[in-house]
Amino acid sequence: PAKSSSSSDKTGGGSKQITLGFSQVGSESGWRAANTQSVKEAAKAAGINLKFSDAQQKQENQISAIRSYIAQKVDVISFSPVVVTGWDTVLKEAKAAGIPVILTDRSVETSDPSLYVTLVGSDFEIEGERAAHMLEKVLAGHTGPVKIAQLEGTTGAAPAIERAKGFAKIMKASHPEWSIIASQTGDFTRAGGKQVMAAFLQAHSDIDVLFSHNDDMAIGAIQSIQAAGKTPGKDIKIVSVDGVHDGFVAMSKGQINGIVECNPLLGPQLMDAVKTVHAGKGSTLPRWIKTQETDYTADQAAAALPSRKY
Ligand code: GZL
Repeated sequence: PAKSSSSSDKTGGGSKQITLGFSQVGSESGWRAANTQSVKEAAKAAGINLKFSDAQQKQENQISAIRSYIAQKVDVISFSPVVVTGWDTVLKEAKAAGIPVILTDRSVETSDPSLYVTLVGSDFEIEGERAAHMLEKVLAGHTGPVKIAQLEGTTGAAPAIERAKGFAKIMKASHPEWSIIASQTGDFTRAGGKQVMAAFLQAHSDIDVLFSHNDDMAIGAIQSIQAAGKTPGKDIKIVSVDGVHDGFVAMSKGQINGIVECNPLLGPQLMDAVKTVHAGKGSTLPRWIKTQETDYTADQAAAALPSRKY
């Protein structure tokens, strides 16, 4: 007779399948889509039962998703916090329920470090510094004042805060000739980047550089730059962050001059951390599992495109 088998039988009556409750920021950018795909694929490959929710970039939706995972008694909770503040209450509820929490992608500000085990994600401040160094490369040979417009990420989000901070640090230390003449959030979306860049161009006829906190806003801004009769990548140099496919395509056309990669493929590292935490070995994990990433200038774009994984 056929032997009825459940996952526990397969592992010889060993541990039951791990259930992970994951709250995703939303689907605001190409980066986010790649990140979601990585989490889903890695959960499947790891044999982890994934409960997934998309918060449409609203913190209250993430908080209610986490509460529902607590009610469902999942084994582990993970999320990418849309903004850095406002998490202590719900994270204390998870702790009281004995459910460990792993952050991915973005960090939180909290007074109680025990509220999460580890963060799997990039160092956004370093990304901001890398963007400033990328701009030095792009401006090589340029003398005189440089007027910069900055498209910021979502207000209050770790990548927006940290990328601005890292960029400003290098600017302050080494470039008195640079000035940020306009800076506003485009909420990490193409529509936001297009809208805000159009407003920047209305107000300023002398923008030399755009520093965009992600490729999607840069791609939106390119449309406004062209609508204003200017050539992106030439009249206005563009440095961006992420390295999504369409960012590389724009770079191969010379519309973006340099990209600081921010790796969205966090799924495998997250699932490894979930298994370690579930096995009660969370204390062996570093507080921050940093992702590896590099930088690309326009001349490297065409060659790199075929091997890009997202
Ligand atoms: C960065 C991530 C940011 C990306 C944006 O790790 O949080 O959010 O840079 C995305 O594209 O919207």
